[in-house]
Amino acid sequence: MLDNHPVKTLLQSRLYGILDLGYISSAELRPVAERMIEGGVDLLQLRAKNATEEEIESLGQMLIPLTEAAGVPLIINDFPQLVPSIGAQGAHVGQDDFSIDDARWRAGRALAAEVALPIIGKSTHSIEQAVAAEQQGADYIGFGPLFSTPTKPGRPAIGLEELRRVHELVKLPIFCIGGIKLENLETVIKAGARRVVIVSGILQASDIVGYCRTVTALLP
Ligand code: TZP
Ligand code: MG
Repeated sequence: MLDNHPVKTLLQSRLYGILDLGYISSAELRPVAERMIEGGVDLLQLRAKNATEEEIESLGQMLIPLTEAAGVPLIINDFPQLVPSIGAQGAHVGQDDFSIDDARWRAGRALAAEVALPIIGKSTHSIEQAVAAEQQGADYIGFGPLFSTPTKPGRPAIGLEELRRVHELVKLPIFCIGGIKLENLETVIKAGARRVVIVSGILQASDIVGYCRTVTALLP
């Protein structure tokens, strides 16, 4: 599917959507993914904090024909080892998960040499963690939560002050995340964000296609 190296694909990405089973049921996964793709998300992540590895594998396998047809990379949260059997394009790990090297090895071990390398993303919650993730070899980082959010309970907000600095120090694609909605998107962009992840804003929108289109039109 991916003609380009994944990093090039990432460089072109602005809106990262997450299919989070905390907000939608597994039965809604396919229609919601279709709407997000139609609305223009550049990347899609499957995030299912309460599902088993087997469930995530079969949900990912269900999604892959859809994402492949659209040329949208599918990223698996927390389970890099499922990347080969799903045929996904990469994995996303948090601060307490597998290291980047370990995740890359698990995600890539069964891929043929001619297939693009898996994309490995890492959650970061401070400038120090963002710089470290780049040094550790991440392909992109999530940076947040900018605002406190029920999607990631108990994680303190970073605010907008550090956005410019993190973009100066880290050259990887930085996806700002956490409490970002259409209502505050312009403020977040003015503060320095170039790429965003929006979870609940998209998944709770009455018109997912329209919501995503409005976001992508606002992103520079
Ligand atoms: N990591 C940091 S904030 C967050 C994650 C997964 C959740 C973002 O969700 P929302 O609903 O867009 O605030
Ligand atoms: Mg995790």
